[in-house]
Amino acid sequence: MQIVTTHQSTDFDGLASLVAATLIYPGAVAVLPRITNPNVKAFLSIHKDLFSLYRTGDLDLAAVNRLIVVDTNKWSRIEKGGLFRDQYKPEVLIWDHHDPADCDMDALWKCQESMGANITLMVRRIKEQGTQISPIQATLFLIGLYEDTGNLVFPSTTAEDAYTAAYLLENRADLSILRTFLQPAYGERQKDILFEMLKTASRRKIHNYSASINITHINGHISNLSLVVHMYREIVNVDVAVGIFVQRENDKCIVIGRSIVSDLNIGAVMRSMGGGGHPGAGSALLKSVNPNSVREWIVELLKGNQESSVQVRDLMSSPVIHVTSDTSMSEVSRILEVENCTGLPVVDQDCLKGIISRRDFKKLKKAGQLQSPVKAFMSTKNITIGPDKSPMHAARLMVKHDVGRLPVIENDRIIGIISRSDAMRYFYDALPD
Ligand SMILES: [Mn+2]
Repeated sequence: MQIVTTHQSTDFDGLASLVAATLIYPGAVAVLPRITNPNVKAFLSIHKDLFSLYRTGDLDLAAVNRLIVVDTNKWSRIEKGGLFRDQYKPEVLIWDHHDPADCDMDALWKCQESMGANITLMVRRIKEQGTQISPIQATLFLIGLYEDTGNLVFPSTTAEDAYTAAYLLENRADLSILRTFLQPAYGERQKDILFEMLKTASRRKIHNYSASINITHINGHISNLSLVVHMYREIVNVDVAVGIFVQRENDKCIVIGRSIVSDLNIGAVMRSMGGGGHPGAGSALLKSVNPNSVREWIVELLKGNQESSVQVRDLMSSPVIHVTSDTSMSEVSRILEVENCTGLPVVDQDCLKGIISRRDFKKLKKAGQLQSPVKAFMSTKNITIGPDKSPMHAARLMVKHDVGRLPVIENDRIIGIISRSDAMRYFYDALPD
């Protein structure tokens, strides 16, 4: 019996090479180690029935006369390696892309070449043989190739790896399946930072959305911090995650954000901080700042969701056309007519008392009540806004409370009023051409 096996803690390149070997050696039995990487495990839980894979326990190992080893060259990495080496002593064939100097196996035949992924070596043979590969096999092979080459960007990547990727795509490798299972380049340093972030992770509510803003100190340049923030957001399970990475040695703060809700536009937040990005992802680089102030700044920006630095103060009408609480309803009616508006704030000594709108005139039972003061009919459910809020915030309040205008209050005094059309005019003007 001939069997194929690969290293323990099997990764996608190992699994792909295992399956490829069964195409090169028809009749060989593929033996999957008991321990596989979590992403391989997830892949197999769905695809198990599509590949015939055995475990060492399923077989009589004494009957193995040929052992084909793929994606490793060391006995210690193979399940029951010692048993094969010392007791059963089958002939050994090796397909491996690691450094041949590390090889401790006495092989009858070997293909050992430095290559980004081991599957590249095996696909070369499959092509030479003229063996057809199925789209599922092509997909698995491409996942292995991408994983071991970090999507073809690791320095170990060769031109042949890239040609092989093209060949697998020609053979209908499915990129959407691939994306589901492929873990992007994520190494020890990224892992350390992610763990560090998780130790101090906290969540807060911003406009009914969950957010987590984390401050972490880092040393030197770390690649792929955006991936770390991406994973952090998924693990902490929030709508918005922002990582503030503090580099003490050069007095810099790298701010990276991710958002999955369109209401919290992280790209806009980062633009306000001098950076840039898209609604879902953005970053900014800040010099000589206090990280705690940066965090507070981000919270304020997210609260206002400021598309720009435009505030309610810039859009409101001022001074405010208003009436006082003892103004008669007939006078209110006249002013509404003259000013051509649907409502007015009721103000005594700069203090907001209520809002009177055309709708409130329905409360008048008889004509005589037109001489009654406005305070008997005005609405006192006052929805107001601060001058430093964003137009987005104003629009959200108006929609939520079904009001057409918001008095702008500063230090308990009314300083202006913003109407629905003021807010909307801003949005339309702000839209790109
Ligand atoms: Mn490999």
